[in-house]
Amino acid sequence: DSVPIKAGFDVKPVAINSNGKKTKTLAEMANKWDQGFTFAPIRESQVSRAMTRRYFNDLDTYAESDIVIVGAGSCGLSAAYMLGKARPDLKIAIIEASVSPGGGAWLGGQLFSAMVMRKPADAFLIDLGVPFEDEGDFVVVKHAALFTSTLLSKVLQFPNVKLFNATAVEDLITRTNPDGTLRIAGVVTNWTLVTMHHDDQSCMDPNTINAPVIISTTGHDGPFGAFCVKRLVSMQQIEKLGGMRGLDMNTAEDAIVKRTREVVPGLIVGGMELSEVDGANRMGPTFGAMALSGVKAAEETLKVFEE
Ligand code: AHZ
Repeated sequence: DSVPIKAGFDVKPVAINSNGKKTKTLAEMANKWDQGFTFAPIRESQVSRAMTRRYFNDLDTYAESDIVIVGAGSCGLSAAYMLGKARPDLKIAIIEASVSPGGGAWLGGQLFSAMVMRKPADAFLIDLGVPFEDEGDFVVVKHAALFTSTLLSKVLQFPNVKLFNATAVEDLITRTNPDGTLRIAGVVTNWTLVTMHHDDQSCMDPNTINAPVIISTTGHDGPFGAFCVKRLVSMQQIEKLGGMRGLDMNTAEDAIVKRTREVVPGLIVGGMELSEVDGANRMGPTFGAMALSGVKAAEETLKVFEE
């Protein structure tokens, strides 16, 4: 019951504005700021409508999605990149609780800039077009923000991907199979600012998105993290969480990639959220496992659509 993608609005760029003036190039504007420079006219309501019409169109389009990715950290964005590239026919909604997508991948570790990725995750950087220095068994991107901003810019350019940021997943939609087992069939969302105020305001019901596959990459436990797997425990779909273990880079990165999987039908878990399910070690400031867990989560997702 999925509806076809309506990729944005059918508006072509116009070379003439409403004053009948031709749009200038930057070179034509250079050094002429005091020679009749002015912006094209606008009415405030045009700005409002330009934003809200698109947002509400997106809400309408993605209310039935093919894939929902919960959390736009390094793992979720890596999965979105692989899926957006492989299947331009699928509608992919990314729900990110924070205003700023990227999760923990804006810095390399502590407050340092460089980002380390152990090989073979350099293959992901090559695919993405992010330059790095090769140090033998690992590579270094000069700034984590270069990785995250490049990944984001590629993901956001896919016409079939919509990022809803400042929006939190508050719950999961479930369906009961004829044999009594449960599958996850969508997400329950709210503006994050609303989610944060359920304790002091009443009657703020959420919104929903239906989708046959959810990829949860909400990170390790924290104020928002590990959201979906914690909910799986309270809805008795998994008995208990293993709890993330101490830091061991060698053990942690292999484990996260290998264990990236469909934890309950309809819900694929990747990245550090997975360490909470299985009791895997943390890896701290190395990001290769986040990229490759995203790649594997995308592969697992594509299997669902190939069945
Ligand atoms: O805001 C969260 C972050 O951007 C978002 N998120 C969490 N709960 C959410 C919810 N609804 C919507 N209920 C939610 N969004 O999920 C994103 C998680 O990003 P992340 O960078 O924390 O997770 P990751 O698994 O992609 O990368 C983790 C990288 C590592 S490893 C590590 C360690 O070993 O100590 N620490 C980090 C940050």
